[in-house]
Amino acid sequence: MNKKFLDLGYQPLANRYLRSFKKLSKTKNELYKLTVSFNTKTKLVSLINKIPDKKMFNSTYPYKSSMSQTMISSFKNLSIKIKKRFNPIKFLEIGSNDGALIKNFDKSKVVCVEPCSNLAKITRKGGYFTYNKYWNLNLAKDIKKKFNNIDVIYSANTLTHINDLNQVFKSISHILNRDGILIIEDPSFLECIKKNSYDQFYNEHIYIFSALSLRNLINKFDLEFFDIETLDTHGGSLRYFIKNINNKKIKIKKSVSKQILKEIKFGLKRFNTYKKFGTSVKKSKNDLINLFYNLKKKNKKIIGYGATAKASTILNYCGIDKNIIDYFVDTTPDKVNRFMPGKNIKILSYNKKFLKNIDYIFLGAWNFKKEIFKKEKNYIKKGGKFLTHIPFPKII
Ligand code: JHZ
Repeated sequence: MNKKFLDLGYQPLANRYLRSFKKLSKTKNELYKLTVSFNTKTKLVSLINKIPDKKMFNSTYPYKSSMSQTMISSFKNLSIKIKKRFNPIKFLEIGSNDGALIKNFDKSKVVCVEPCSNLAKITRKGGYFTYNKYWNLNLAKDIKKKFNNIDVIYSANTLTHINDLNQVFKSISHILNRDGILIIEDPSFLECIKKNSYDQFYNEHIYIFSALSLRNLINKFDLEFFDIETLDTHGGSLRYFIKNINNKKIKIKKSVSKQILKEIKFGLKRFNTYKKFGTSVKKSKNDLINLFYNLKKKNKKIIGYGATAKASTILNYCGIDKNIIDYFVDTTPDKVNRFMPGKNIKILSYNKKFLKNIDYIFLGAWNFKKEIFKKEKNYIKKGGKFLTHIPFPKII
């Protein structure tokens, strides 16, 4: 049974950055209700209203994984680990984005799947075999015909974006070698609750996995975890290593039961935990609005750093516009000179001159706080301050 625990109001498409500001309307279907539910049986957290994938992932998808040094080095380290630990002959990435991970692999070994044509173009240009298609059973069958079974399948921040999870895992099972490895990496719901990072919810994130919910899902396809790593990336993620249950050559590590127990102890099996999270999100909203209003009363100039999908949720849920945040800065070319989704706040190309004569920077990309603080050490040295809502609204 699905039980609602979070209502984030009406939201625009999170990665749709318009060239000129336009007030969006509910009736024209430019704003979508963003509500979240918990399934008491499967423990899966999912959006109640789902948007067709073609509306979100098409030829103009702006997000590029290579825009952060943190992700570049995380992917580099992972590639070294995959080669050392599994040494795949054929490696498939579902949701290869701009190739941030696969560029660390030999071209002849890699198959990419990427539904956004602007991104698929990049990996193709780099010489990597890329299917510009959505991940589904037909595609898995095509890939199997051409390449046979795959040794290692990897997918980061992608499977949670696909509505039909049964088809996702059926397709993976169809193509994965009997001794093959599946590696999935996504934000952890436990971390989301701990950090009160409700901005992990936007229309693209149809699901946020916990180890508990993902275990229930994969078990249906004779798959099981054999290792789980905790990562700092994207605000606290889990990297799940998965194998076929009949593959007895690989031992199941303690990290699996450790994570499952941690989640059970925290209460991730109980609806009440989710309900409480819903209540603290409301408090976080009020506290953030108060923080902004108090600073604006003192005529402080505030800008945003990192025009993230997450920030889109915050701005639209908390009703923050140009009267509060003058502009955002971002390094992504496809976001620059456009507007934050649903709001009249312009995104400027990242340049240190835009950090001058301001009082506060709101961290849209709070998940890259370490990287940003390192980059902006001069701003900090001169007394520059940041604002964040993680884990609660505050000045840093
Ligand atoms: P970042 C996206 O969410 C969307 P977002 C997607 N649905 C998903 O699941 C996650 O990613 C993984 C900029 N930046 O990664 C670059 C700077 O300008 O938090 C990006 O626009 N300067 C696929 O959008 C943004 O911030 C910097 O120094 O919430 C970061 O976006 C750094 C480090 C980043 O994801």
